[in-house]
Amino acid sequence: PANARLSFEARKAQAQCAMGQRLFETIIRKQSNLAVAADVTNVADLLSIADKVGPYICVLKTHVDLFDSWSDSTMSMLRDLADKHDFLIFEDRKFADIGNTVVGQYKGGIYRIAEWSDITNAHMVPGPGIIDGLKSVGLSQGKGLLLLAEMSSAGNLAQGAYTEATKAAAEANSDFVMGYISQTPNAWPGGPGSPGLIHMTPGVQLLAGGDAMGQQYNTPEHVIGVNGADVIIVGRGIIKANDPAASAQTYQHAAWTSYQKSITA
Ligand code: S5P
Repeated sequence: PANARLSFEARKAQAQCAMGQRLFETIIRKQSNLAVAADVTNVADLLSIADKVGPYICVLKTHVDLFDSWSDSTMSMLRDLADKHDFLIFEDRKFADIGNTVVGQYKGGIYRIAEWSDITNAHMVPGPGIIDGLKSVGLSQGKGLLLLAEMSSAGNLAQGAYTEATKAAAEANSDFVMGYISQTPNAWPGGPGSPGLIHMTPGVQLLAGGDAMGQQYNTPEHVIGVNGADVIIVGRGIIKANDPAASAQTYQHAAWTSYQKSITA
């Protein structure tokens, strides 16, 4: 097909980041390139949704600062669910400060993100020092970082030269940067870039559309088959469904089928 690419098996062999390799392995083992955004307001709901959708996902994405409480026991219950269902935990912190500040925000504070998450992400607004800071905490622990190269929301500023500079920064730090949050990597100058880096795409529902605050949705078939996503990130399409497990299964199947249609080897 047009925009054909390598299989996840071939891509895994090219991943430089340990967590990137682990994500490829998880995707292959579970035949799932679905991540669920568990955007709920309390910890009981977080653990409940994680247990329900766990069998169908490669990644559970959290926003820890949405929850009404956080504790060591919640951290360990979430980790236990990740082990039980074989998924990685991605805290969507979107770090965006100088290197020295993000060091403390990543490892310390109330949330101690580096302790319980496998993956986090960062904006490139501050320049490459943000990668150096996060890497100083996460690399030795085998964590992985995603760079926000593009966003899903209307009017966002992550485009053009900004996206290209983010791509260059990821490729230059591929021991710790495992990939991107992106929208249309197939349309980037030179394409999606190194096969070892993973593209994760939010703004996905079964019907294209949007919400009242600028979010924009495309279908799994479109973001994978046309735009070049590897992993889809789905929030409300699954967590607000009457049966989140059944909905997760539907998205898993749609995303995996689209992936299978897009590969060459
Ligand atoms: O550009 C982005 C980047 C992210 S990580 N657009 C996004 O929507 N996200 C996140 O993906 C957002 O913070 C939310 O957790 C999820 C999308 O949720 P949904 O309910 O709109 O599917």
